This record gives sequence, structure tokens and C-alpha cells, in this order.
Amino acid sequence: MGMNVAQKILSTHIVDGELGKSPELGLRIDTTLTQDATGTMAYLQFEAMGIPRVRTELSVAYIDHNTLQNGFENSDDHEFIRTIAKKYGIRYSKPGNGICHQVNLERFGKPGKTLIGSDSHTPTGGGIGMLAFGAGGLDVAVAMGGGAYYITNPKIVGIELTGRLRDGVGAKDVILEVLRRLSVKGGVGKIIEYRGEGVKTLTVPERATITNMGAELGATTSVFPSDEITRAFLKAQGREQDYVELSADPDAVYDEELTINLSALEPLCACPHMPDKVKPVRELAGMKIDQVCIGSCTNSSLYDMLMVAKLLKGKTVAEDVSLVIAPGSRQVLDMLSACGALTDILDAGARVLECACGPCIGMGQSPKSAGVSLRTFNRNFEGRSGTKDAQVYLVSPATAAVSAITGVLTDPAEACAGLTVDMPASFTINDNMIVLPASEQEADKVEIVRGPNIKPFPASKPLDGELSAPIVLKVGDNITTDHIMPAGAAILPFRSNIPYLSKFCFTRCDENFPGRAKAAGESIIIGGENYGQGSSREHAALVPLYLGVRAIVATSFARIHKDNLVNAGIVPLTFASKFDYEALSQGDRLETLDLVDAVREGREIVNVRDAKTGNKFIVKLELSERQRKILLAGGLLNYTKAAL
Ligand code: MIC
Ligand code: SF4
Repeated sequence: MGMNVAQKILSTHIVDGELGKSPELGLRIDTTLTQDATGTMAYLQFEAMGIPRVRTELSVAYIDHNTLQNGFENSDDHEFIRTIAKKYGIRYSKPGNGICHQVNLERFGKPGKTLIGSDSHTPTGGGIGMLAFGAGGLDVAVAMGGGAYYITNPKIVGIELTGRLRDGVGAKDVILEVLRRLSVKGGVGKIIEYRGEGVKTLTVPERATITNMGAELGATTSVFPSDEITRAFLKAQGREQDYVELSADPDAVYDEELTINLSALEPLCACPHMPDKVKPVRELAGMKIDQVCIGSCTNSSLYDMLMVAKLLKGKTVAEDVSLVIAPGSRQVLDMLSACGALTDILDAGARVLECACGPCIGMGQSPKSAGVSLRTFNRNFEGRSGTKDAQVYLVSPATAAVSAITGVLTDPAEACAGLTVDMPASFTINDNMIVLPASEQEADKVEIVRGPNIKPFPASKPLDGELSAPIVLKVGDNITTDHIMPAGAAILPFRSNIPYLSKFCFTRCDENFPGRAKAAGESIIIGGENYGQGSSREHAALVPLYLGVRAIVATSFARIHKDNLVNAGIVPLTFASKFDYEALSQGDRLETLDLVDAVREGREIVNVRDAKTGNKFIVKLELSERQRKILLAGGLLNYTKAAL
């Protein structure tokens, strides 16, 4: 039987398990990336493993999230990452060089290779035919040490693209359509593979927009074939030698299939406060807007920016709208400047920010109170922008640019009629913001610089006894890691300081949570569906661990967060019945009756008791044998160290 693209890459990287058969697949990881907000922790963990040099083909450390240096903390973290990268054989992309996913696509991505990154949008690499996964920092540390990365044996969904996008409709509208159909939990346990004639009509950056936001589906990853368009992109980046052709065999099969006719799509927007609350722009057209932000790893390529520049040329941004634009990389900014498009952007009255995540992670540009903000980003979770009552809509760059001029949400079809953007035959290549590591001989001489902001990470405990602990918090469905461990300019500088971060844990849901959890000593949290969706930040597990949380009982979990919980030694349990979720309240005490035996013996059913009512019920322990061993060892670090 023929294979699809995902199966082809998986099958050449499996080191443990069998495609389509075993519960998990262990994969050899060719390349890794980190960003600064998760990187400090990942490198501290790598260091704790005691391996002298990374064992990957390529590892890159990016600085792109915490570039606002309003205190020593972020600068200290940059210096720590710069020096540790130099010592251990990792390339270092300096602040200002761009957003990790954009730069990785431009300068390093290779079709057919595997990549894991300590950032949930690492699947952006799928746009160039990589199998790229977002993971917790500890998983990235293990992969840098040569260890396998484990995924649940995925179902492969084939999305057939037919037709061609009409003027004014962009790649963002394609992925918003997928989100509309599948929802923010529709991709869990699945790899989304794009196929069909429509693929040939999309450039690599457009494909990358689509795979990037596969993260919002909760998917394991998303991937496109590698074809002549991929070759042309690599050639223009001076890397034609990295090209390999990758396509699904004619008789390849998929576990699920769906078709999207590109010609029938219209401009879409995701309404507050979830990326799957999708409506046609047409339905909301005329809505007054206050702010427009263009950029983020989803939509900051040269292709996107040239489209925006063309739409802004000779126009003026509406008087009551603030338009901010953050090009995705120095390469993009450089080329915009060289061709004059930057002048068109500036002359229209846009505010140009440095090449970084910026407003996407709440690093500045919070909207005014109750402000309406159109953003080309990938997440519009409540409060993520830094303004709790802001209304954030996710749209394409064309919709964003046209609306910035009119001052109201506007369908860009008319303004875009006949407008085309050509990909350049060659990009400006200048890698002087990517610092090479020291040679093996010189590595000993590199001193790792640690500022006072860098605190040790919390140690997890082996699971060696039954749990008996109060429920310190009960939350509903679709809780994001932004709820668990908020980001933003005031908090992000403390990503290397778990004790300080703990003061903010879950405060978006309940401001008394940190104090209550600490006072309880050990505790349990109750959650609904899709608990922990969104970011890969392992801080959403490490901080609860620090506060004494031993288990999360939820209706279902998001993929990366569940892995992060296990890696931190926190037990993820799932409700067998929705009634049990409903019957429990904050303050109740839960006791596990046979958890340790269930973990040891590979059983899925665990008996628990509500100490107040005496009611017994069952919960499920849906973990692989390897994950059970990790829990018994007290987290992935202890488990890995014991295996070395
Ligand atoms: C995000 O978009 O939420 C982030 C910030 O990039 C995170 C990583 C982090 O929290 O540092 C992600 O997506 O994984
Ligand atoms: Fe950065 Fe936003 Fe992309 Fe996360 S989603 S990597 S914060 S640009």
C-alpha cells in the first residue's frame, strides 16, 4: 500500500513503535529550535542531563519573545542563552533577527526532516515539508541530547485542496475555514496533510500560515508536500541543495478526508475569544475598529508584507485607528526597505515594530479598554492582548490592511481585485545575526553567564503513594495555558524564575488561587474538555508543580500540555463520566485508591473516592507504558538521567 507524506517522514524516523499499530511512536529528531521564553528552562534542563554537546544535526536558539528590555531580566536571559548555546553546539539567533518560525523556514527548514521546538507553532515548518512538532522544553532538551521524541500514533487527515483562492482571500482564510469545520480540539491525535491540485497554487509562506495555525486545531502537526514551489523557495534562499521531492503515493490512504474548494472561500475572521469562532467578514462588515496589528509567526512573511504594502500605498490609516506592523524577520524588513515597500507602509501612517513576537504575546500594544483589535495572529484568547475586555478578531493581512484604512471591518475583495504579489527570484541573504557555536575544542573555555533572575526549576517527586488532596480549583472547558500561566510584558521576564511566576498562576480565573494552592500543600485541579490548549509553555506544568499540584482530573487534555504534565511528574487523569465532573466542587477532597498499582500494572482504570460524601467513582489513566515509567521516576528528567 502506498504512503502519504506524513507516513513517509515518520517511517524514516521511527526508533520505537510501529506506524499505525503501537500506542506511541518514538521519533529520531534531526533538528530543534527554542525561543527565549521557553528556552532558558529547556537549557537548564539540558545542562542538568550532563551531556557535553548537542547530538542533533542542527539546533538553533532564537530570541524573539522577550525583546522588551525594561529591566535586567530579559537581557540576562538572552546572555544566558547566548553563552549556553555557544558552549553546547547550538546556533544563536540574536534579538531582532526575527521570529523563530519565520527565520527557521527561511534559513534552516529542510523537507523530509524532523524538527521539535519549544513553541507550539513549530509546525510552521510543515509548510516546507518538514514534520515539525511543538513540545515542552524538557522534550526539546532530551531531543538535543539525542533522545527520541514520542507522539501518540497519529491518525492522518488528508485535506484535499481544489481550485484557487480568489482576489482578497488568503491562506489565513483557508486555515480559519479548517478551524470553523474542525474546532480547537478537532485535531487532537491527528496529523493534517494537505494535498490536491490546490496545493500548487500556494507559495511556501502561504502553506506555512496554514500549518502554523494547525496548532490551534490541537493537531500533532500539519504538513504539505515538497514540490517545485518548495524547490523555488529554497533556491531563492540560496539553499536549493536542501530540496527533496516529497509527495503522497497515488494509492496513499488517509484515516479521514475532507475537501476545501479554494475558489469558494471568502474572507473570514475568528471572533472573540477563540480561534474557532469563525464568521465571514461580510457578516460583521462595518464594525468599528480601534487597532490593527499585522505580524506574528502566522502572517509576517515577505509575501504578506508586500501584499499589505500594496494595499496601503498612497492611502492613510483612519484617524482613530492605530496600525502596527511587525515584519517576521530581518530578511523581510531588509527586503521591504530595499524595494521601497517600507516607505509605502510608513507613509500610510503605520507604526513599524521590531522583528519579533511583540503584541502577539502581549509585549506592548495592548488595546484601549474594550477596544476592538484586528490581528493577523493565531490566538485571540481573552486577556492575551494585555487588555482583559479587548475584543480581538483574527483576520488575514489583506483584511487587516484594508480595514485599517476604512476604520471599520472591511471585506478586502474589491481593494485586492487584480492585485498580485510575486515571490522574489532571490532573497537577500545575510546570516550575520546568527552566531555560530564554539568548536568542540573551544567549548570548555566558554563560561555560561547566569543573571540573578535565573532560579533552579522545581524538582518533581516519584509517584510512590496514593494521593489524598483537596480540589483547589475547578475550571470549565477549553482552559488555555494562557489561563494557567499568563504571559504578557509584566510576567514574561520571569520565565526563568518559577517561584516568582507562581504568584500569577491561574489568576485570570481566580486571583486567590496561588495562595490557596500553596496553603494546601498538596492539591488537585479539576478541568473540563481540552484542558491546557494553546501554548507549549511547560511553565503551565512546572508552576503548578511548584505550588504542590499532584494531579489534574479533566474531561480531556490538549496534547502538548498532557505531555508536559507527565514530564513534570503531575498525574493527568480523565473523567469516565461527565456526571463525576459535575458532582465535584472546589474544596472537596479526593483520594485515589489504587493509582500506584494502576500505573505500575498498566491499568487504565483508577478508583477514587470523594472523601466528603464517601462516593466512589472511576477515572481513567490514559498513558503509555513509557509515560507510566516517567511518573514512577518522578518526571522525564529523572527518568532520562536514570537511563543515561
Ligand atoms: C504563544 O504563542 O503562546 C507562545 C508564547 O509562543 C508559546 C510559548 C511560550 O509560552 O513561551 C507557544 O505557543 O508555545
Ligand atoms: Fe511568537 Fe505569537 Fe508566534 Fe507565539 S504565536 S511564537 S508569541 S508570534
